[in-house]
Amino acid sequence: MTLKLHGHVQSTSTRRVLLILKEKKIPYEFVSIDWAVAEHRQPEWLQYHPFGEIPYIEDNGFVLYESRAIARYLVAAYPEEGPALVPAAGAGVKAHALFEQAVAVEAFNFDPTVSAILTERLYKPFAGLTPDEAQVAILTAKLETRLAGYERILSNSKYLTGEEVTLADLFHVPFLTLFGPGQVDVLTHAEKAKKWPNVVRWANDLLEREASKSL
Ligand SMILES: N[C@@H](CCC(=O)N[C@@H](CS)C(=O)NCC(=O)O)C(=O)O
Repeated sequence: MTLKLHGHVQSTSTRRVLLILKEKKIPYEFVSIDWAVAEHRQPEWLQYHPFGEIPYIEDNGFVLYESRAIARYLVAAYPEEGPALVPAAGAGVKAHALFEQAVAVEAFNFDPTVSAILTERLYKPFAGLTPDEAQVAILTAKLETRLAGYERILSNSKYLTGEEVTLADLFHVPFLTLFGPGQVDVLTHAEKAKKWPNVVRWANDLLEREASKSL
């Protein structure tokens, strides 16, 4: 049975999973949720995703939620196609630790700052609320310290863990593709500032991938 992805095309977490499905050329069926009825809060959905969020997948009866866990399942369960995206099993303890470090940087350093800006700039206006610009200024300053850190890493290597692209790099892509200037313009911001040329080079490299372009 074809793997099913339940989510929404405008959800960053859904796009993270879509990206990996496309990178690994895994056949899938996309099942879009009905926002109008808040389908993800309904009892049937909660049987599959106890936190009432999107996305989740069903793969031959196996249900999994959390976009990064899904991505890691996909590369492990479908190793045949596309780039490996994770260190090889025999790459050694240190290679695996460096990969986990990069994955953690995206999840706990980059994502919370960018998501908080998104809340102010996108979700609040969508819900008829006024963005807190003082908060945006604090978050933008925080993002700048993050980007400076990325610049230090990326001035020494092509990708976050070395010369090969991994999931840690690709997990950033949803935030680089969906939002334009004035929302979470990570790339525009870096480009304008000209302070982080390697961040711009890295982000453009990720955006040029076939899978990213097809999102
Ligand atoms: N850590 C989760 C985050 C899931 C998440 O927050 N999804 C958002 C969309 S990107 C959602 O369900 N929003 C709707 C809501 O919370 O009502 C993941 O990576 O899958």
